[in-house]
Amino acid sequence: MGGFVSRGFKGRRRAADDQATRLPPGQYAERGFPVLTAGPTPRIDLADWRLKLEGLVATPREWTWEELQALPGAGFEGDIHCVTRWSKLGTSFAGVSVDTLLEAAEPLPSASHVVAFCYGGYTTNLPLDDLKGGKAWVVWEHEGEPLPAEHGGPARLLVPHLYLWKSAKWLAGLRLLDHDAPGFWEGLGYHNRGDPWREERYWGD
Ligand SMILES: Nc1nc2c(c(=O)[nH]1)N[C@H]1C(S)=C(S)[C@@H](COP(=O)(O)O)O[C@H]1N2
Ligand SMILES: [Mo]
Repeated sequence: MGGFVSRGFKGRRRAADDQATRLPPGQYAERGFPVLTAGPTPRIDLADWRLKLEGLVATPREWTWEELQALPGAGFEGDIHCVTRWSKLGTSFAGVSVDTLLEAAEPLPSASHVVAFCYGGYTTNLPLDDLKGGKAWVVWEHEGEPLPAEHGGPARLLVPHLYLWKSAKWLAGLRLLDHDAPGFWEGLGYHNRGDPWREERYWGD
């Protein structure tokens, strides 16, 4: 009995230490998966769904749902962080690496920034480098299940090293630009980049 209690206590301590190092400043661990959307959840028929890669690319691309599923798959296992201060530790998503999409479209040397655009009109901006090198995915599964519509299904962008407003839900495409162009929340005072480890929450942080 004593041994069991002590083992449980140490286990909780280890979990707390692990949380302390995994939580960016000002964040708490949330067990659930809150929904944060500005506006209604768009419903998109998979037969009409397309994902576009356009702008400063050698080969503009457009994938149907079936074509996207046929690309080499890739997944993410780790932590996500919302600017409203919840983090979800140890979650998983599956889909395709943005690198795979970029390779198919061949960004021009002048491409430096990206606007992610969505069914429903939401946009968010990122430096192209934040979408390259195994740091970003287009995902349609969460913890082994189809991504629920309220979390961005059919498919969303996932950029887990930045605050979650950069992970555009109901993704319709990526537009490559030679300049930065603030998106929906960035234009309303959110930080332009949104690194949770630097607490880049709002304009001026
Ligand atoms: N298309 C679209 N994507 C979006 C949003 C939105 O309103 N529309 N909200 C963003 C914000 S502010 C957050 S915090 C996350 C929330 O994702 P979740 O609802 O899956 O938790 O989605 C981001 N992606
Ligand atoms: Mo958000």
